[in-house]
Amino acid sequence: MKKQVLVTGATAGIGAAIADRFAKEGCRVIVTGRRKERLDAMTERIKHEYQVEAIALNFDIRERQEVEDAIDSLPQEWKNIDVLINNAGLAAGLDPIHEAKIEDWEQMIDTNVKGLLYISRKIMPLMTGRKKGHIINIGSIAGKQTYPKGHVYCASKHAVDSLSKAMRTDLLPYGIRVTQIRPGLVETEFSLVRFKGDEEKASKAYEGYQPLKPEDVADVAYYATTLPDHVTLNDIEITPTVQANSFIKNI
Ligand code: NDP
Ligand code: 8X3
Repeated sequence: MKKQVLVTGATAGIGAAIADRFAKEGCRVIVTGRRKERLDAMTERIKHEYQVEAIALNFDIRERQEVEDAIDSLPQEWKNIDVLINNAGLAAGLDPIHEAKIEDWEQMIDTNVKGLLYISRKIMPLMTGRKKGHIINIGSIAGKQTYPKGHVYCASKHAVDSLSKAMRTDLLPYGIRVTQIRPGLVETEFSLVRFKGDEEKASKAYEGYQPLKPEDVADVAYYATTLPDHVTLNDIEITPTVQANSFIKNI
């Protein structure tokens, strides 16, 4: 039987590409996010295009009760989640740490760290019970380096790095694979969100070079799940070829 996959933050960017990739391969997908119209359009398209089943769960991952109710609402046969992809996340603002907005910090920590924990805490017991599962956390190159004005975003991705190691350790007895994928620059709505809808600033982030496409990251996520059961890709850094790390770019 084909895998059943839950992707958080599937309304845009990397999450949308990952959901699409797994559906294309015949997997059943559960897509989540706050923008309901996008989720509904996506599930309809996926069902039609790939002839696979798809379910939309519409919630704000920062709201613990909403997360728990959404997972509880899944029909029993949809609870056998084989692959959880913790992708929902954002950067808010790019200001020096002493001038940054506290609300931006709260949004990033609540989404990138607490949200990831809320949904994982609901789904991990479903996996340990079956002694089966694969968790893919979308970290960032910012999870190993701290670039100017990146402070809390980088800290939140350092937390994802640490939580990936923690999951790998504690879930080891259950045979659950934990993969962290840490992309560099990917052209998505990420910069539009970071600059709060300022399209000019956002488009500059991807000017004059070839950034990664969301599909490039989706390919890697899918590949990680195709390996034999005894093989785990633990930590994968993927950047555009013009980028060596957060600081060194040939742009
Ligand atoms: P996008 O802005 O294109 O997509 C972000 C997704 O996260 C959307 O589907 C959004 O859905 C969802 N999301 C954000 N906040 C919430 C929330 N409170 N509740 C539920 N869902 C939420 O960005 P990317 O695709 O680029 O980002 C995806 C992940 O990849 C993030 O974790 C990001 O940190 C990481 N990443 C991105 C890189 C890049 O260069 N783009 C590089 C490295 C890592 P909705 O708004 O509908 O809720
Ligand atoms: C998003 C990529 O380098 O702008 O994680 O932080 S970066």
